[in-house]
Amino acid sequence: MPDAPQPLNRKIEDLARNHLPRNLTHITTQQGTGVEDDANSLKAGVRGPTLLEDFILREKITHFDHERIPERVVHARGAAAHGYFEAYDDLSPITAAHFLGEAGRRTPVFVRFSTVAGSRGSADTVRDVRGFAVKFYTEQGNFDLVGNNIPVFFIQDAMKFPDLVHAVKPEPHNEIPQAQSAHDTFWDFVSLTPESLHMIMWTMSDRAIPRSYRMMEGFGVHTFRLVNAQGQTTLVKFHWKPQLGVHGMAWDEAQKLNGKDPDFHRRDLWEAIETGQFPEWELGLQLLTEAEAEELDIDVLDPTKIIPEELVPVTRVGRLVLDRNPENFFAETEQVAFHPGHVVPGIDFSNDPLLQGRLFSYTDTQLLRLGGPNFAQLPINRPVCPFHHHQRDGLGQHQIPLGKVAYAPSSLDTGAPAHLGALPDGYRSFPEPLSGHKLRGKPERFADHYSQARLFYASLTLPEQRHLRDALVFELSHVTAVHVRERMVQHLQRIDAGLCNGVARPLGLLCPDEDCGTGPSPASSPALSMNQQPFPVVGRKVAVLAAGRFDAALAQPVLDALKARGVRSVLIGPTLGGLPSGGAAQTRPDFTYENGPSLFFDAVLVLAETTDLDALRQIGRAKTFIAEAYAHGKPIALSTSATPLLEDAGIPLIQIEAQGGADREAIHIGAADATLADRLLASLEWHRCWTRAFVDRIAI
Ligand code: HDD
Repeated sequence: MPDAPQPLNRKIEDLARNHLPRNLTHITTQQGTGVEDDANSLKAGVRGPTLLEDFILREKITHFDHERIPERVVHARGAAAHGYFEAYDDLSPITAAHFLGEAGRRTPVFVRFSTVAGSRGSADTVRDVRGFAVKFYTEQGNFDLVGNNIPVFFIQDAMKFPDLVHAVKPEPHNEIPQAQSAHDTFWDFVSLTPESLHMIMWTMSDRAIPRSYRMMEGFGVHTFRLVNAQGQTTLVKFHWKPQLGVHGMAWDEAQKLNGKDPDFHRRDLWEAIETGQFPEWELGLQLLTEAEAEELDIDVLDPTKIIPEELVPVTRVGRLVLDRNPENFFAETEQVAFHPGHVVPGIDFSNDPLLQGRLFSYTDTQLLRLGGPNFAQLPINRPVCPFHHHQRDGLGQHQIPLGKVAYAPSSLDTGAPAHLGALPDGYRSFPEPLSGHKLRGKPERFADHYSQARLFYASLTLPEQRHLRDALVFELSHVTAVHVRERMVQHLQRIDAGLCNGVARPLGLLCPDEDCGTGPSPASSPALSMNQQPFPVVGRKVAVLAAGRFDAALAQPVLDALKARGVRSVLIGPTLGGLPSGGAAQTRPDFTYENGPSLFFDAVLVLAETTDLDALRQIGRAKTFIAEAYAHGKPIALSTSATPLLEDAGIPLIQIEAQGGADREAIHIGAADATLADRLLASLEWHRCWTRAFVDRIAI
């Protein structure tokens, strides 16, 4: 069940200091001068020219002209929410980080999810990596865990980041395509950069088309260090494990949603929080000593590799709950500035060359995007703990530093901050012994680009593998340069012969014969598959189809059973006008068949007794609704007399029964009672039925 609404946390209180009061009944200028008329400019006569002296017009238009700031060069489109992190245990034996130092300690957080390649106005359900950036407002300063929903990255060195991003962004001559990797330059880069292949397996999987931000894992990607108060260190990989499981959608569904509801993910997040179904994740740590790291057959500094959970288990150490939507998108979601270098005592970096480069990039980008060096003063960015320094002036200075001392050491002002080196809580970098020749190059163990790509593919279920193959075919069929397609097929051969064949054939190519596999790898890592177990269904939406009439009282047992599990039923009707519901009562549909397609819902329910089945069977879009939901693997529940709708939708029930039964295909037929709801819920716990046999035969 959803948590009770939370009391204000420290960050929310802090933000409230900047709320603009709404107690004035009239408009003023920025200077506070009352405006008599905000709709008509000052003219020489009602039909005359506008006067230059109209300072009210000038101020209004000038401000409008300057409303936009540069969008993020990557991760431009995002959605965010406030919440808290709660530690399960005292982790002081391994880290001095205060927010992990006591069981039950709560720390305010602000979390921004994003796509990577698209611009601010692009659609949510594109095939892409998702950003998962968490700002912890701790008592020791802000800690940013700036991760993704995929545990590896395309490249091993930050030096290549501009090339990667230039390759995936719209092509520079015509700015096509938007928010897509399915084009020549991306695959040209990938095919010439084999270190990206493991990540490509992930981005071609259903992880790159998540059902919801609430249903994604998050990863810090790099190896970091934890350091305790005694200066002892442990290597760590950060994980976020979603309470609702990891779920994707069908590619056809994702593409259609881009048109039907480009805000699908941000709406889903917003609505979940507004309705009290607070999204939740557990923070997991993979902990290992330097000696243990040496034993692995990968280099922990290589961000294109995972440490399989079966080798180093993920220990869950706390939970993240998002319980409050932002008040203002621009002030919070747009102006928030994340930085992997925002760390607190107890958390330190590794020498991962991708991480090291990131440590430069993020401040640099905020200087451009947020217009100067004082972006940390923006309400969403400022810490909740005290802060003092001698940095002064600059664009956007909003504080009024007192006194004449802006340097240290000083003896003139005893109140001025002094060096903190000796302070027990001061940040002290882990004194890692370093030596080496100055050079550009890579460790030898960074060289194997295929083993973990193979491990990933081998760990997927058959439907997941099929989706991945189809995604590669889709992407590469959008590549016009045949030699790039051929090069990709050669790489696939080194990952898996079946994958290679499955991709090469539809592209009209041949798979090369030789198998140049690069050595043994674990047969499979079950944690890499998304379809491992049933998960809670809280926040799912079931479409209830009706036409002619809707008898809410008859539907009640089924709808109540769904509601009891946090599932929302949404009524679809031919118009938004009320449907007769017995007696004088009417029920208003939430959507029509026109504006509420199956794409918006997780499952479909038709209770023939509650509605006019003949009228429903006359509606073409109702048939499409069911056919589409079926093709996208969504559970369907029908009361027995509604089964003709399946045949109308082209779903061959007889053949499905012959295949092993409708229930196995997540089609549930029975009396309109709570048992029917329970069967539907049992399928919803598995999210989708990706094994359906007849999907390809349905015309949608
Ligand atoms: Fe990055 C934004 C995650 C590599 C440079 N990155 C950005 C955001 C996320 C990530 C989630 C959006 C933060 C927000 O919501 O505001 N980036 C990653 C991960 C990486 C990674 C998980 C690899 C493991 N990034 C990376 C490299 C560089 C950058 C190698 C540059 C050398 N990233 C940036 C940036 C951005 C950014 C250009 C754009 C907007 C911003 O920083 O604030 O500096």
